[in-house]
Amino acid sequence: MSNLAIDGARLLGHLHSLGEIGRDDQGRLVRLAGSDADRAGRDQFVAWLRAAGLEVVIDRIGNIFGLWSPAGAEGDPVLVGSHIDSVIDAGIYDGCYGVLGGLEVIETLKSTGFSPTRPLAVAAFTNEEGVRFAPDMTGSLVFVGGMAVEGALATIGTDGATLGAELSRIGYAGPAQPGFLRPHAYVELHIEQGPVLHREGIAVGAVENLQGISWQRVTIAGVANHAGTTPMHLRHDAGFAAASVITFLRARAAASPSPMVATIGTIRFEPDAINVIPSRAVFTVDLRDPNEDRLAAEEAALADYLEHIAAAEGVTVTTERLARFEPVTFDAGIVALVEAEATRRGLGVRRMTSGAGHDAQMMARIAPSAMIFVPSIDGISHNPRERTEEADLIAGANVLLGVVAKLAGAA
Ligand code: HGY
Ligand code: MN
Ligand code: MN
Repeated sequence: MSNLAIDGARLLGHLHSLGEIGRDDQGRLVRLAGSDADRAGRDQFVAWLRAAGLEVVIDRIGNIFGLWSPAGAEGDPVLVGSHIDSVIDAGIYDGCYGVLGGLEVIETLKSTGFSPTRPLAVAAFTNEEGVRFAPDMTGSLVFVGGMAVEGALATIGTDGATLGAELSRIGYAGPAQPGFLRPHAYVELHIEQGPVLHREGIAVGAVENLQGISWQRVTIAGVANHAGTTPMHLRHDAGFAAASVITFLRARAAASPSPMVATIGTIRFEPDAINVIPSRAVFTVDLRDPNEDRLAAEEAALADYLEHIAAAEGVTVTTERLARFEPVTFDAGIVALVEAEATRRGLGVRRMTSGAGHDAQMMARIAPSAMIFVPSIDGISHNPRERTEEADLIAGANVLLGVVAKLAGAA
């Protein structure tokens, strides 16, 4: 068992093949949940699951599972996985590495006569990114009972589509009830998406916690008027008010004693004309902090500022909650397993916090869960330049192999 290793060429081949699926007419990787591109990626993953001889189960929110239940394997499965939906103009590793690394681990164990005392399963959760439909991590959130499946299926996306209708349209509104299995443990392999491991030259991250996330959409209603004839003191400029909020948040984050981060990733003005003072500004705010009290304090500070700017500019501000997840601490026992396996394999390893959201933060609600990170070169992610050295990709998957074998009760 101890010197077992995954088939690196097969894993890298799968990663690059999946990475080519869902390219738009500009060559960008865009596999948004429920889209035709998502269907194509799902179809490819399901084909690989079947080729590996796994039982395929799809639940009502479109989560895809590959199950291996050999003779002698009893009880709740050890579950690995992540997501294969992407952001816009994505890299090929975010999520896909954990799904395909998980499949690779099961294929390796199957092919080497390993006889687990528990079933093994790999999952690709629906809509982890939350770009088209909020909240993010929808599939895993529903799976753990954190959101009713009917409510999730009724979610309306940024393009007006409904998640449930899109899942039906692409053939992934499955029959299984979310939560049809309860993992004995869940381990997610993922690229770090940040700079720490690469900067420190460390091969493996044993992720012990994950920061809290707050997503909201802010709508500012002002008064359209002529850009040339309206004196500055008579304006109710939704565009200026939005810009003030953005600079307020940047200043808050820069001054914060914590590793708090704030991002305005989307913004649009109406009527969106060069010579019209914007009547409306709609933008999203993504706030994160490892500490729940600090995150709540930042949300309160933003709410106060929105009131201030409404009064100061004579505009109306409304907000809509899109996602809110508290920080999560992962299972100390599995984190220790990750460290021990990395060390046994002669790999550098350090404990760390996840800056990004992951399905593991949902799975931690129902099962002992943890994550394994590998370095992102220059910390770049959510960007086509996202990249991890092949040796690191293989090493991370081998650590997952060892951890899964331990959790599955290898003799
Ligand atoms: O937003 C996130 O952290 C994740 O990529 N969904
Ligand atoms: Mn991800
Ligand atoms: Mn992501």
